[in-house]
Amino acid sequence: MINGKKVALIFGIGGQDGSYLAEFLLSKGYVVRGVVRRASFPNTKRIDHLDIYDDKYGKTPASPFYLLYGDLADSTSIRNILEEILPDEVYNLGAQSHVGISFQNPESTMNFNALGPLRILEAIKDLKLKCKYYQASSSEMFGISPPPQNEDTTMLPISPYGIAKLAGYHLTRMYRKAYGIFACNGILFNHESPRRGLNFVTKKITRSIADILVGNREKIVLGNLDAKRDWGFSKEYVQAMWHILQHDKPDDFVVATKETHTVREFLEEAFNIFGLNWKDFVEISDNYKRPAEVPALLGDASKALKTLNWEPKTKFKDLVRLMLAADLKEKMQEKGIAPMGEDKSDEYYLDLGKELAQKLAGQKKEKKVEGLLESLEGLKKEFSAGVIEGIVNQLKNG
Ligand code: NAP
Ligand code: G4F
Repeated sequence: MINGKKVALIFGIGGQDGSYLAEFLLSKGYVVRGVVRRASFPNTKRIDHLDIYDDKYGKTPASPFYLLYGDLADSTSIRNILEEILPDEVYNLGAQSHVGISFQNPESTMNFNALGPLRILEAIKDLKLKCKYYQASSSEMFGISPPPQNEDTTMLPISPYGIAKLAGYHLTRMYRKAYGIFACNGILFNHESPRRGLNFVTKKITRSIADILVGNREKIVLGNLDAKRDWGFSKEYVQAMWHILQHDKPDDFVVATKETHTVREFLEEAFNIFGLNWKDFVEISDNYKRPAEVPALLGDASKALKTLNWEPKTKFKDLVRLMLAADLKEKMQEKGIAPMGEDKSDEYYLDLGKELAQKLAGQKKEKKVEGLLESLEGLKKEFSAGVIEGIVNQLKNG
């Protein structure tokens, strides 16, 4: 505690969830410290707006928010940070979080996602800290177990990411049982937002649509469209993380919307808003297919609702719209199509998008007609009357 305020330490604060969690905890009056790893180019875009306090207080206990350098692969940095900050709550959101890339980088994925939590938990134990610990576990751990999935479902992961996360999950439970640490797992199903990393499928789709509408690109290249995911809103899911640590005993909880959709349905929903057919814009490439795939995720979060009174409000259709509006805003402002800095509603950007889509459909139609006319001209030249007569004769003569 600092001046009667709880201290939260967030690993992975620069990520999608870390940034929303930091905002949420600051709004609750917490003192927040975040761990970022060194990068050759700043990796703090999602939290730069929070660093307003840094100039005023510097890195002193009085500062409500500041960042420290650390790495989940570096035990020394983890121990030093824990010893310096003496947090009340530790949120471990740090990870190599891309399932597809975990097949290409399996060792570092295991190192960060499995040994990372081990290093933090071991330091908490050795330093005899009285803090609570939150582990960002994942629905990817269910792997090929059929839906719906809840806390009792067998975990059969089929990616290096899922297997590493399952190790982190069990370590969290083991440190709870063996050493009495208040250590909890949030088993979160897919959750997205305008801050989602660019190479996750939802963000890739909504950003590409915005790019298509403003004229930056023509196509989206994707992999498997059949997989089903239970997609929620990150800003709401980080509140569930906090509720999990406020519960009177340490436990594990599924966090999900109980609604599932294929990637194809996400495409349909997004393109339909603009009256466009997704099939005109999507190409499939094996480059984006994985060696093994989790076929269907559908979370049953009844326990979180019953025990924590947590429930998601943003459902699939709202999520698609809010992500599209955010990407349209950014791209339209870049192109000077929408005014900079003005606080317009999501509907404003979606309506502008619809106007652009109509123009695009008109241009596509014109191009198609031009193409057909050109082909007819070609046919006219090639098939002179004599040639056509020859073909008719051949047909007549069998
Ligand atoms: P994210 O945007 O990829 O954020 C992950 C964060 O971890 C980034 O800030 C990243 O830093 C940091 N990180 C990566 N390797 C690190 C290392 N070696 N040392 C220190 N920090 C490191 O992921 P997210 O969507 O916010 O997800 C948060 C957590 O929840 C992750 O653990 C993820 O696996 C898990 N999870 C996510 C979902 C979901 O659908 N979003 C669902 C279930 C579980 P850089 O910016 O430097 O890369
Ligand atoms: O958006 P994705 O990469 O998310 P995925 O693999 O479900 O993982 C996310 O959710 C997990 C929770 O279940 C988290 F633990 C994890 O950190 C991450 O946040 O892919 C979703 C689906 C997959 O089936 C994938 O094969 O979309 C399919 N997909 C099709 N084309 C694609 C693409 N995925 C990506 N990333 N890029 C594509 O072009």
